[in-house]
Amino acid sequence: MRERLIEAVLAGSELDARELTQALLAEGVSARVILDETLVPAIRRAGDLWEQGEFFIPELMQASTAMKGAMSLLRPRLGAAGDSAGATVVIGTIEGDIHDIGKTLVAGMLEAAGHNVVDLGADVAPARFAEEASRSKASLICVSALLTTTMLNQQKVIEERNRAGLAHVARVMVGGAPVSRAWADRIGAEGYAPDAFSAVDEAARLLSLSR
Ligand code: B1M
Repeated sequence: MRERLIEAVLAGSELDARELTQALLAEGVSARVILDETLVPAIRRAGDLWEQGEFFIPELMQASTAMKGAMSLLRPRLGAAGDSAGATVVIGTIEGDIHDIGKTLVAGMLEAAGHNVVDLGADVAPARFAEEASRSKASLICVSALLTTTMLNQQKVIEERNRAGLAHVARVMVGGAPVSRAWADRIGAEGYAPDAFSAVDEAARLLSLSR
């Protein structure tokens, strides 16, 4: 059934992807296993097909829509153990970048850990993160980037945060496929997580610094 789910994502069939996800859950397969061993490999395979010239952007977009449909069934079950202090977290994908699957997963995990998550969506201007953090009294700003070109804009979020006088109020966590701990250190981001699961632990660490 997992192979069929991969095929459904590759075919861009949201309906099939949702039905097969539901069936796997009913069989007792955990949400995390479905995500890590089926959905993420499926979207990566779509990316490989795109690189090989076998997929074009519309197919890639349909595959991501199917993946998101399946993910919406998993999100409530991806219960995370972590700090459930109920902090306010502002999250978004950086300006110039419309990739939002990973960001949405991180947002879901933080929500599952008990935080109040303000999701600004994708293609978010650096100043908007700081404005929203100030408005909602957030303790954490999370910035996702999937492109080597747009990750450069993550630094601007830190500059805007500092300009708004929030340096000691709202910590910044960065993430996304091209991002690393070394990059986070270089741009002065206090936090970095390689995946949505470790983002919850990293958020707890950063929030404990703010107390
Ligand atoms: Co795009 N794309 N794409 N794409 N796309 C990549 C990223 C790419 C690697 C493909 C490739 O070349 N192999 C490549 C980037 C190359 C680079 O910069 N190094 C690329 C490109 C080039 C592009 C376009 C420029 C293509 C074009 O138009 N010529 C274009 C960019 C448009 C733009 O943003 N301005 C583009 C467009 C698209 C689609 C719209 C078709 C679609 C996105 C749909 C959507 O998101 N709504 C898309 C997709 C689907 C991909 C791939 C195939 C999959 C991305 C994904 O969702 N992965 C991707 C190739 C790949 O990854 N193999 C690719 C699954 C997701 C769960 O993982 O997002 O990494 P990820 O998130 C992880 C971690 O990174 C981490 O946790 C998540 C879960 O564990 N994480 C965080 C993410 N954010 C975090 C934040 C945190 C902490 C952890 O704290 C704040």
